[in-house]
Amino acid sequence: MSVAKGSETYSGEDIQVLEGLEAVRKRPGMYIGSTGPRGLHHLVYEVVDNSVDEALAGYCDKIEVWIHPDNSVTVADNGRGIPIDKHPKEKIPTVEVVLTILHAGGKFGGDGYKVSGGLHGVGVSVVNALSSRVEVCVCRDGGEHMITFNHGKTEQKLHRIGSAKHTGTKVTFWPDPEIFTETTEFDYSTLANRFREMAFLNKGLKIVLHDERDLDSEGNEHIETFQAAGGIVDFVKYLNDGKETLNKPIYFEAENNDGTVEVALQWSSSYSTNSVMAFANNINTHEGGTHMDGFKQAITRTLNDYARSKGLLKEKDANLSGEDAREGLAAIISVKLHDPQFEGQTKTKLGNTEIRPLVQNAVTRGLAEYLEENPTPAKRIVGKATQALKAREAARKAREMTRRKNVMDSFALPGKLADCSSKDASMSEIFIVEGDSAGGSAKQARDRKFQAILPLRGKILNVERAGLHRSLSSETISSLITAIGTNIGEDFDADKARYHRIIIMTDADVDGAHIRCLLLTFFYRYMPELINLGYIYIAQPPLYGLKKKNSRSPKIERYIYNDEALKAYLAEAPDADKFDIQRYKGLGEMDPEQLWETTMEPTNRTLLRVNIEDAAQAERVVSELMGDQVEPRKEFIQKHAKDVRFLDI
Ligand code: 28F
Repeated sequence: MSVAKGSETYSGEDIQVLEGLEAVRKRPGMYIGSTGPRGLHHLVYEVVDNSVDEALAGYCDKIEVWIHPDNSVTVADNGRGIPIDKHPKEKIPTVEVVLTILHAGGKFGGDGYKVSGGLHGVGVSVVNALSSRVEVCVCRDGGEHMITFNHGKTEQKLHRIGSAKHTGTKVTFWPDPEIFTETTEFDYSTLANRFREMAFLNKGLKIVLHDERDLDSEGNEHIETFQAAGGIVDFVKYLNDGKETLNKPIYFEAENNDGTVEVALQWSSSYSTNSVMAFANNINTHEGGTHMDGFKQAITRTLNDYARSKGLLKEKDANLSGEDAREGLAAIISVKLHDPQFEGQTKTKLGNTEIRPLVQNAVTRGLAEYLEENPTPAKRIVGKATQALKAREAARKAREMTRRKNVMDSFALPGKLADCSSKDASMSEIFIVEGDSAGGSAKQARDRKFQAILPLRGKILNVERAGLHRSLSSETISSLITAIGTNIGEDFDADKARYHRIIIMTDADVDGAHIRCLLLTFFYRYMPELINLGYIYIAQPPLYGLKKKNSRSPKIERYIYNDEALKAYLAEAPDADKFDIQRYKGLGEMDPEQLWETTMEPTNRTLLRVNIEDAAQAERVVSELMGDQVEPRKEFIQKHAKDVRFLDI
């Protein structure tokens, strides 16, 4: 059946293509989650996942990715090459079907696992629909063939452009700026982190990332290769890098009709309980799910059974909690199943109930066997957990003692919380301010209807090294927990948050950066849900104030918020040399009015929302900063102190 429209005639299959493209371009968020930076990066994951599938099928062992200066991206693999034969049903080359018909890319029926990235395998046709141009080169059957697309529609039909001894597929795409209106610029570390994860999750797979935008002094592009011969064992080693470990990585795997599971785990002397990551078909299930639940229950039960059987836990002792058992644990759980059900707010929670017993039994058996066969590290692991239990008991007693009827009781909040009058958390915000002088001017500057101030005295305890339960008795930590109202760990309840904006406001110097980092460590370790909810912010006080030269009035003509902006202003503004430039070392140097209008007044201020994009990377940055190794921390803070961007981790 064909339909004439204007000068073109459309076949049935053309109409299917056009309707598909239309649907994707009209509601891109349905296919890639958003048209912001995350959706933009999903385009790359969709294309790379096709190459990973080819690798999982055993036909490809190298994937290369280029970020070009014009913000286009090329992905190439050495697989079999997308077939170019006429598709039996669609009567056009198979490669054209894969690129233009929605969900036509599914290569595996029953036997393999379609690894799905992005919003779980929407297919490369979505990338095509959301790109202004796509070029596909296929090398197979001795020739090199090319087909190009314009806004998802075939532009140059498939044609031979040369001979080829090797086989493979190469896709270059230009994200459509009419769709990606916020930005079409790719972030190197976002791609690098995802490829690092993919390499860990697919043992031996080699992914080479080229950034042609980043040239060194000789004009060579930045290249990084990701390959992990040890697979997820290398992943836990990476997570524990720089930490004192208690055992060699433990690895086991299992499979049944429902799918396969691989687990790697290694304890360290760190106190964090956030380094347990679970994946389903290579998707990072940030929200957990049945595989994670099975894993956690197996770890807790197996450690308790072993500890009691060896008399390391007395009859009278309470059981180790899940948190005790997971303190200092870095673990990767990777399940692969035929028909994954993703649930939750960001579709990153695994719902398949059938996978839970597979994981739970594998972990119970694997860990029990390891502990029996390795009594020395087993003793260290159980020792760490029982230490955590004792500290938790002590902290609970300390909390009981300091628990107050309400947060205004000065005994509970030695930091002297100046609360706001509104009781509506969604309207309320709390500024966590470093030191009493800044705290004082913030209290005068604020709008007490909806702004609370919590001055903290000096540096908060380094929660990574001291461990929360040990630092809980520190007044600062307990005043933070009490003021915020959600409690922590297993008692955490986001609905009890007394403010929906928790704003870290520290000085712009290295000390301020250190405090900010410690506070982020605290929130990242013990209230990560608040970060995921987008409640945590960093205030951006001005770095400079420009006053008219030799004028008697103290009036600031212009505030400047960072060094780049100052450089730009001095370069552009004709009368720039008529100003005295004052650099603000601390918040206390501004009077309350200035602090209000530059940093606290909602319509004028800029707040940086803290957004954890990659737990693995965040874990590494924070533990590198907060671990026992002093050197990495010092050089990292020096390097990043002025760059708040690294906080947007
Ligand atoms: C840079 C992006 O997309 N690589 C791909 C293949 C290989 C085959 C294939 C892809 C549709 C329904 C089969 C080749 N020979 N890299 C990629 N490599 N797709 S995508 O087949 C898709 C067809 O059935 C392939 C034999 N079988 C499969």
